[in-house]
Amino acid sequence: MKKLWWKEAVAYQIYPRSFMDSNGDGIGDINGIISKLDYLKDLGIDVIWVSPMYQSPNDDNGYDISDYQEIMAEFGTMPDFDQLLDETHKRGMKLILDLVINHTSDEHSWFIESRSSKDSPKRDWYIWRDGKKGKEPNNWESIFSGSAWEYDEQTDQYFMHIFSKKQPDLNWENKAVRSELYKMINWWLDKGIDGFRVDAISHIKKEAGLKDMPNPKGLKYVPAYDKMMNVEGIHTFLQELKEETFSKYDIMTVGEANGVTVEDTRDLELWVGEDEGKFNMVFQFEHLSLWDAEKKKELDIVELKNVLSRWQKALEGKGWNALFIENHDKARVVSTWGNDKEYWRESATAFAAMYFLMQGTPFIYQGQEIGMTNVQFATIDEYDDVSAKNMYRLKREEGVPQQDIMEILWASGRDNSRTPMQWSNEENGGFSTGTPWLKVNPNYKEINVEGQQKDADSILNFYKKMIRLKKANEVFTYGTYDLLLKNDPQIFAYTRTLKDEKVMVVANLSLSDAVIEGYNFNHDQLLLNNYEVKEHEPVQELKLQPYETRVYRIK
Ligand code: TEU
Ligand code: CA
Repeated sequence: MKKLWWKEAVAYQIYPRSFMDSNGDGIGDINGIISKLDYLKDLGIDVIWVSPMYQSPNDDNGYDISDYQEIMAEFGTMPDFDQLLDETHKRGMKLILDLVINHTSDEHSWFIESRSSKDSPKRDWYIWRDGKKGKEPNNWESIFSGSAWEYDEQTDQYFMHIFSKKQPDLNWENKAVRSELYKMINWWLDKGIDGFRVDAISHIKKEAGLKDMPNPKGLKYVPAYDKMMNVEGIHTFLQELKEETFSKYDIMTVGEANGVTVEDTRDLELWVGEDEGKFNMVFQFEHLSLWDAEKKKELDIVELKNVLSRWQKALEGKGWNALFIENHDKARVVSTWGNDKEYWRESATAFAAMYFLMQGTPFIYQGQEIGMTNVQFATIDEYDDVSAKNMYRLKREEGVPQQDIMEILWASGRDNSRTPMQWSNEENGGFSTGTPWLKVNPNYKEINVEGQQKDADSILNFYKKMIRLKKANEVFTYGTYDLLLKNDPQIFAYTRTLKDEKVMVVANLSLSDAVIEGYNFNHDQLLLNNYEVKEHEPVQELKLQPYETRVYRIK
């Protein structure tokens, strides 16, 4: 395995709207981020990924871009951005941006032109089709609910949007579109940014013909992942993208790659292989699909081990993993997989050690490092997320009771992770002196950065120790991963081995005690723990309390 800076980095994701508001308008901004760079440095962060900050009408909070080369006015100006880049670099950290190129906003000038007439030179930059018998061109469902097509009266055609109707999909089959995107990407790279997290990139290729999905259940619209996710032929686009842009710079690229699996090893290599890969690493989604609010409310630990270990083994010596358990699209892990009531601190830290010390570049999502939890707003009006609002409206139309929908939102809505960052016990959690765009989680008085900085046993201080441990011992970066206790329903345990060095990470991810035996545990080799551990003689057996985690150096 080649040694490379981005393999040794610890990354942190900022959702700028909710991170820190510097001017009291209730919206996080660039100056707010700058004011917290020392906090991130002190935590041990090397790479900061900021969700989109480009000009946008904010239908999907910046993932609907109306100008790729301007900064959203609410967040600041281009000089503010330049200062952010500069201040980040001054502290020895790197900055990567979110690259959203599957779609633009419908308010982007390209789309406005495309929409203006069937003869527009930019008509073919988006995906326009005639209706079929007064209905949409096909039965595909949007990832954000409803049809994936929107009717446009002016030209009597429909355009495709696999996300919101204000996010028309770009037509990647059109060469001019691709060239224009590459120019824009290189413009940012020439500015000196350190890479990209590439949004929804597995969706850029649509299956030719845009045929209907089979519809045995007679649904109004059918989820169409097969025809718009990692579709055959996508690698031609990705290869060109890499050659024209990324490959010319010393940067880090992370593809958001829903639909890429370890089953197809050839495909995996084409995505993230060390030589042939189009990205340095990808966010895969297989582990996230193990839990949901409706059908799989209990996380199956054996399945979790199986999925994550398969990714570790599939890329061993061949490619690199991006490690994450939270982001701005997912509910909070301590509330879903963990237990945010009796074992809030313990479960937050146990899941942390479990994923963070595998082989790969770990990402921490803002607030995860203090164990921020899900939130329950009483009415849909208090929510912001476009996908939640669509889902709510359509389920109501189907007659689903209000309360049932609220329960789904409480458990898995995206706004759970988008409430403002909880910095202190002051009003609005110290996020803003004004009225926050999305309500602060009322538990900010108990859960906040300032309080946890003072508490040696806090989740925040656990993260700090864990980050320092990882950086001080190469085995946590380059060591080989091996799963232990494959079928144990409670314990996630694995070793990392580098030459003659071996460490073991053990986490009881359950609500009851658990036992691990058959290895030599020495107290003076204990590297990390989330419960107090009394000095002990060398033992072959450990009894772990609920959500207890320990890391030992072993022989
Ligand atoms: O998410 C992409 C996305 O929603 C899909 O790749 C994935 O299929 C889905 O998460 C499965 O649950 C990105 C951004 O992270 C998200 O915030 C945006 O809303 C979306 O793209 C559109 O830009
Ligand atoms: Ca602001």
